[in-house]
Amino acid sequence: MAGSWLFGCTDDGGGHDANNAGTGSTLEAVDAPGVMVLDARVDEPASEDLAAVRLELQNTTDHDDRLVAISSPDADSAAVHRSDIDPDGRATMTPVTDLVLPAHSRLDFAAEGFHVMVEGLHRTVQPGDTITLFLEFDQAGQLRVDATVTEAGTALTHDDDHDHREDPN
Ligand SMILES: [Cu+2]
Repeated sequence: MAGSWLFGCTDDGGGHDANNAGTGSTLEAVDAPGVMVLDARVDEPASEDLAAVRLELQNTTDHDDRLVAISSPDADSAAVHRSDIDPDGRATMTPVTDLVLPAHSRLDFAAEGFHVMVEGLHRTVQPGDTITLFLEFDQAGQLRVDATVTEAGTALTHDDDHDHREDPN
């Protein structure tokens, strides 16, 4: 089951009512009561190959929920990754195959080192555009997210505990 959710094979032909994409900052939970998207940003990608979406999710219910699938109609694939630093100080990314959103919790991807890696964008995006994701939760169902593209560098440096290390030594 670890691999099955990565590509979000839950396409039902788009029967859900998700036509009000908007171009601004509106974020709408289509039919996922209980899980809300508080924020969704993505740095302007340097290419169409990769983009890293930062989300802030909130579970307002009394039960834990779990992300079971994720996909993007704007890209070939989407998957949750966790950024880490290995013992040699190199940055690494690991696919997150079991993302739990505990009851009454908030998950800030940027603060936790998570991002949604979107690969193979179908179009070039610029600041102000959106990249759409569909998150499928075990309990809450499908959640549509329109992540706003921001100037390069701004979405990834939102961590409030990061320090600007200009001199490595
Ligand atoms: Cu990644």
